[in-house]
Formats: sequence, structure tokens, C-alpha cells
Amino acid sequence: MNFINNILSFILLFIIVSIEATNVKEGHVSSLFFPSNKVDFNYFNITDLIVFGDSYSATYTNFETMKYTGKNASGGKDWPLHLLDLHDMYLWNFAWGGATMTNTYRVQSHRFALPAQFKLFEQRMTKGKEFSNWEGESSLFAIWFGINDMIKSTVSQEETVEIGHDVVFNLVAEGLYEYNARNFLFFNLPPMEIAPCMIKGGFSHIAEFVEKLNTSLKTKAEAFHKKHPDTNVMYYNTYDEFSYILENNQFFNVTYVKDEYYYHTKRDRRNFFWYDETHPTDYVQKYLTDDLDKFLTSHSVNITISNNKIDSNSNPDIIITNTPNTNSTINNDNGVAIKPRSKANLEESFGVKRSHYEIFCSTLISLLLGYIFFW
Ligand SMILES: *[C@@H]1O[C@H](CO)[C@@H](O)[C@H](O)[C@H]1NC(C)=O
Ligand SMILES: *[C@@H]1O[C@H](CO)[C@@H](O)[C@H](O)[C@H]1NC(C)=O
Ligand SMILES: *[C@@H]1O[C@H](CO)[C@@H](O)[C@H](O)[C@H]1NC(C)=O
Ligand SMILES: *[C@@H]1O[C@H](CO)[C@@H](O)[C@H](O)[C@H]1NC(C)=O
Ligand SMILES: *[C@@H]1O[C@H](CO)[C@@H](O)[C@H](O)[C@H]1NC(C)=O
Ligand SMILES: CC(=O)N[C@H]1CO[C@H](CO)[C@@H](O)[C@@H]1O
Repeated sequence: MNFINNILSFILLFIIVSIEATNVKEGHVSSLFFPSNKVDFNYFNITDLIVFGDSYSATYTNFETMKYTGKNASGGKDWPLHLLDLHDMYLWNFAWGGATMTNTYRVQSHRFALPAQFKLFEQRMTKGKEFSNWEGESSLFAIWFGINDMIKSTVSQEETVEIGHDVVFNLVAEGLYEYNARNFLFFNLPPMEIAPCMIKGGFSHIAEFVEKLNTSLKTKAEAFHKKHPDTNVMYYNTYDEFSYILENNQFFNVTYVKDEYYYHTKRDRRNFFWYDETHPTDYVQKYLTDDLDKFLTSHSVNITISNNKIDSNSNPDIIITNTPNTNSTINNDNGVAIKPRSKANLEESFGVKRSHYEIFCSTLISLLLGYIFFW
């Protein structure tokens, strides 16, 4: 009897240890923050979000007016609009579906590959241009690329990473720095090896491709910060956050982690991880954004600034139109002013989840230890 008990407790212990060991952490936990030696990162002082990317980030901006439409490939809001819900900011979004870091390794050029997005930024937002009313210290520059590069590149993985990241860092990040950008947010690649498009498309070695892109991005982001120590450089780990959502899919009510909502539109979209074969749903985008917001908040100095841009926009009922160089409107095409959130709201996201899990684990472990010691 003792022998069986012994075996049983070892099995139980083994199970608990392996649950702990394979447990993926939320994205913000393993994300990296390289702080400026000159200006502390103050999330509460950030009034402008400037985005470069592909369909994961796109809100489809009219580059004449810089208004965005909210058109999307996720069924709802992508992360920039979710982040605006959590943190009142202007959005200047250059991202476009299908965009790659460069056209040089594509058969068919994309109209808004990263160099073209950067050129648009220069034409619309730099000194003397129509939308130049932003400052480096209160602007956050986000760059998320690589998914289409994995699909479209005609050169080797190594060359793709080298050529693509040369554009990201030497053309765009350096260029933005010259224009006084000081807060950089680089997104790594999510686990695209499990995306239906990769599986169905018969792409091989995608996990290796993701790893190469992520490793290079991390190294280059750190090197960029070393070269410009007066910048705040952030490396946000979408890979871990997506993995975390998939691993804890029951908590997130994401019942279907393989099926695409696109083929089951009668069901509830919130229960799907994938909207279609390439894109996660807007709900997954929301969970990602909650974690990103947590990351940004946790690295912020907490000096509350009385800022015209935000204070004058505090009436959620006013109908707004987008006017260049004003400090009282948010450029939302739907004409709805975005309600500023209080600091209390910023802190609420997911506090409960972690602690329930921790309580569960520690209770289980103490029960087990008690059992072993007393028996
Ligand atoms: C996202 O796209 C869907 C249809 O493609 C549309 O119904 C929805 O309004 C869009 N979401 C936003 C926030 O514009
Ligand atoms: C807030 O941003 C402004 C630029 O808009 C900058 O001059 C100021 O130093 C920042 N303040 C803090 C406390 O970060
Ligand atoms: C999951 O569904 C339950 C019940 O409808 C709800 O209370 C909970 O907030 C949902 N969780 C998430 C992350 O949306
Ligand atoms: C600022 O506040 C957030 C929570 O709101 C906290 O996580 C973070 O550590 C604080 N930063 C500093 C520098 O105190
Ligand atoms: C910014 O706001 C102030 C007061 O809120 C106002 O006097 C000023 O004209 C505004 N500036 C612009 C460019 O709209
Ligand atoms: C497949 C792979 O290597 N993914 C990695 C992407 O980058 C993050 C952070 O650097 C890692 O946690 C993932 O393992």
C-alpha cells in the first residue's frame, strides 16, 4: 500500500512540475525594455501612436486626410484601435495588408511595403508637413513586420532576415531617429508555424524562419539602443502572448484553436483564435493589446501630465472631425471621440487571472508537500 502511495505521489509531483515547466508566460513577461539614459519612458505622456506594418496592424488610412477607416482582416478592431481604447492617443497608421519589409525579394511589388510607408510618413508628418504636430518624447513608433516576408520572399531565410531587417533598422529606425523619434516598439513574430495558411500552404521550416526573425530582431533592437542610448527601445514578445492565449484558451473562451471563423460565421467569433487562415480574430487582437498595455504601463514612470491633447478631448459625446495640427481632436473616422481612460482603468487588465492561477498552483503544491511529509 505504501509502495503504491509512493508511486502515486511521485506521479502527481511529476505532473505538477511538468505543468509548471511547460507553462508559457504572458508576452509582457519576456518582452524587453531598453531604457533611455536621457528621457524616461512616460506612457501617460504619450499622445501619438505611429504605426508601420501589415494587415495585423492595419486600419487602412486615407493618406490624404490621415483619417482611418477601421477596415480590418480580423472581424473587428486590430491592436492599434484596441490600444486607443485603453490609452487616449492620436493614431497615425501607415500599415497595409500584405506589406513586406522590402520589395526587393518579392516577385510582385507591394504598393505600401515598408520603404513606401516610411516615405509617406516623411511626406505627411515631418517638419513643415501638414501633420507635423508631434514630438519625439510623447510619440510611440511601432513596427510589426515579417509575416508576409515569410510567405513572399524568393531568397533564403538568412538573406530575407538580413535584407528585411536592414530596411527596418538602417532605413526606417535610423530615419525616424533623425526625425527625433525616441520611443521605439518592435513586435516580434507570433507562432506562424501553426497558422492555417502555413499548414495549408505547405510551407516548411516556418518555425525556423520565425526563430531567425525573432532572434535577429532582438539583437538588432538591442544594438540600435546601444547606438542611440537616448532612446527607449522595446521588444514586445507576440510569440509568447499568442502561445499563452493558445495554452490558456479555456480561460479566454477560445474554444476553436484550429478552425477558422471564416468558415463558421454562424458561431460566435469570440470562440475562435483564427478569423481566417492568416489572421487571428479581433478578440485575440484585444487580448494581445491588453498584455501590451500592461507591458507599456509597467515600464512607465508614473508622472501624470496635464496635456492639452488629452484634457480637451474629455467629453465623449462630442462629434469630432479630423483637423490637422489641432490639439483637441482624435482622428477617428467614425466621428466618435475616444474616451480617455483613468489610471485605475489602465491597471485593471487581467489582475485576476494570474493570481487565481498562482493560488491554484501554490495550494496544490502545499497540499502535496503536506501529504508527503505527514505520510
Ligand atoms: C472589421 O471588418 C468587418 C467586416 O470585414 C466590419 O463589419 C467591421 O465593422 C470592421 N471593424 C471595424 C472596427 O471597423
Ligand atoms: C512629455 O512630452 C513632452 C513632449 O511632448 C516633453 O517635452 C516632456 O519632457 C515630456 N514629459 C515627461 C515627464 O515625460
Ligand atoms: C469568458 O466567458 C465568461 C462567461 O461568459 C465571461 O465571464 C468571461 O469574461 C470571458 N472571458 C474573456 C477573457 O472574455
Ligand atoms: C508605474 O505604475 C505601474 C502600474 O500602474 C507599475 O507597474 C510600474 O512599475 C510603475 N512604474 C514606476 C517606475 O514606478
Ligand atoms: C491648443 O489648445 C489651446 C487651449 O486648449 C488653444 O488655445 C490652441 O489654439 C490649440 N492649438 C491648436 C493648434 O489648435
Ligand atoms: C520559434 C521561436 O524561436 N520563437 C521565439 C520568438 O522570439 C521569442 C522571444 O525572443 C521567443 O520566446 C520565441 O521562442
